[in-house]
Formats: sequence, structure tokens, C-alpha cells
Amino acid sequence: MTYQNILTEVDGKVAIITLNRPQVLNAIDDSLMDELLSALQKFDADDHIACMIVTGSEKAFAAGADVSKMAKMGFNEVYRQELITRNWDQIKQIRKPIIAAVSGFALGGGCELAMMCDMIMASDTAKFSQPEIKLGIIPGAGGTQRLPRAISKSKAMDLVLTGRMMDAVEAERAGLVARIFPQADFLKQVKAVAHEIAAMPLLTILMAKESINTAYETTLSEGIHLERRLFHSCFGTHDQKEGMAAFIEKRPAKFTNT
Ligand code: CO8
Repeated sequence: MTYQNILTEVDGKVAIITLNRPQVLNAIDDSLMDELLSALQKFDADDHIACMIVTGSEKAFAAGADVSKMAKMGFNEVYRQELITRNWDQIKQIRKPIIAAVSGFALGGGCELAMMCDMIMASDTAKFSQPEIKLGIIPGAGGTQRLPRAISKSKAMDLVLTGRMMDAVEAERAGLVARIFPQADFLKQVKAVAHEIAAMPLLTILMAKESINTAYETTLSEGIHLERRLFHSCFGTHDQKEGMAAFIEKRPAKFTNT
């Protein structure tokens, strides 16, 4: 697939997908989402890749859904054709970790896209908001569901009902953002984290992601049951033997993803 709205790059075991609609601050439309999903699926199936980064420009991760396209839409077509959000749920099927590297604006659908990734790394310029209410709509790609889980009901209400922006420090304090890096070497720092993850045993990476994400979908006892089963499954991998032998022999582990 030739991409018009994203750029892709591979750096060792890390794939970087850059949203690329600079003229509209990476506003998200269906074709951008089609391409993003296609690239994520391609890297997920690629045995040479272990971790993915989704990023935007220095000014904007993504300034939300494309308002000029949405402004022309009516209830009949958006509802009947599942416009705007039709393929978002498929991102959940990606099994390898995805880091959202957010610099500048992550607004509306941009904030929701970042929250669909497995963790958010922010530059010190990042700004998050769900400004939909100012346009007469509510968040439509998980904002009202993932924000309360990430940052509490009270803070989610504050953001969704006022549409105000939250800076990187507030977002990190609230639990939305994992780490903040200075803008000057932001992507370099996020790539270093991605390489650190990618050096871990792949089967174990996949099991850890699956187990953590299950915490959002199920009861505590069912989640703990799944975790126990996956934990036991780790003992069937070569990399568990290697990781523990390397620890005992005081040498670096050589993982083979088996
Ligand atoms: N859609 C379309 N065009 C946009 C968008 C957008 N979301 N955001 C910015 N642009 C365009 C501007 O219209 C402008 O175009 P032009 O140069 O032709 O006038 C260009 O990008 C640059 O923007 P600004 O001149 O406004 O730049 P500023 O630095 O002055 O301001 C802001 C930056 C604060 C980000 C401002 O552009 C802004 O407020 N943007 C809109 C933010 C917004 O309301 N986002 C929420 C959209 S609704 C939504 O996301 C619903 C999600 C539903 C589910 C998810 C589906 C994908």
C-alpha cells in the first residue's frame, strides 16, 4: 500500500509511523486511519519488528478529527456508514506494543488515538484536550471511556465538559502520560525506550501487553486468572530458561524470541 497520509520508517526492531497531514495539523480522517491501521497490521505481522511508535509533527500529534470533513456530514450517513470511527476498534487487535509519542497538540480524536496506544510519551510541549463539546459533539473514539480510566472521573468530566487543554506536566501527574522528555531530543529518547522494550523476549512482551489490556475489559478475578495462565505459559518458552540462566550465571541474556 502506498501511503498519502503517513510516513513509515524502520530502525532495527522498532517501526516508526508518522502522521503526515501537516496542512491540517494531522487532523484525522478515514483515509489516514485506513493507512495507519494498514501500517500497524503490517509491522505487527513482521517478525523483525518488536515495538512500534506512532508520532506526529513537533507542532501536532493530531488536532482531532478533520472538522472540515465532519461539518458536511449528517446523522443518516455517519450512523449508517459508521463514518469517522469505523475502523478504530481494530487497533485493539495489534499485539505488539505501540508507543504514542506526543509532541504539541493531541486534541479530540488525537488524544483518543494516543490513548488507544499502549503508553503515551510526551514532549514538554504536549497539550491534551477533548474539545468536542465546543463543536456540539462528544468524544467518539473512546474519550469518555478511556479518560476516566486513565485520569479519574472527576478530571475526565472537567476536561470533556470544558474542553480545556492540559499540559504535559498535568497529564503526567494525572496518569495519562508515562514519561515526559524535552522537545530537543524527544524522538531520540522515545526511540531509546522502544529499543529497550524491543530487546526483551517477544513472546513475553506479547503476553504482558495482553494481560495488562485485559485489566480494562474484565473483572479483577478473571484478569488475575488470565495473568496466572500467561505467567505459567512463560515457563514453556526458551527465553524464560535463558533469562533465568543468564541471571544465575551473571551474564547478559541472549533472547531468541522462542
Ligand atoms: N480539522 C481540520 N482542520 C484543522 C483541524 C481539525 N481538527 N485542526 C487544525 N486544522 C487546520 C486549520 O483549519 C488550519 O487550516 P488553514 O491554514 O487552512 O486555516 C491549519 O490546520 C492550522 O491550524 P490553525 O491555524 O488553527 O493553527 P493554530 O496554531 O492557530 O491553532 C489549534 C492550533 C489550537 C490546534 C487549532 O487548530 C484548533 O483548535 N483545532 C481544532 C481542534 C479541535 O476542535 N479538535 C477536535 C475535533 S473533533 C474530534 O476530534 C472528534 C473525535 C471523534 C472521533 C475520532 C475520529 C477521528
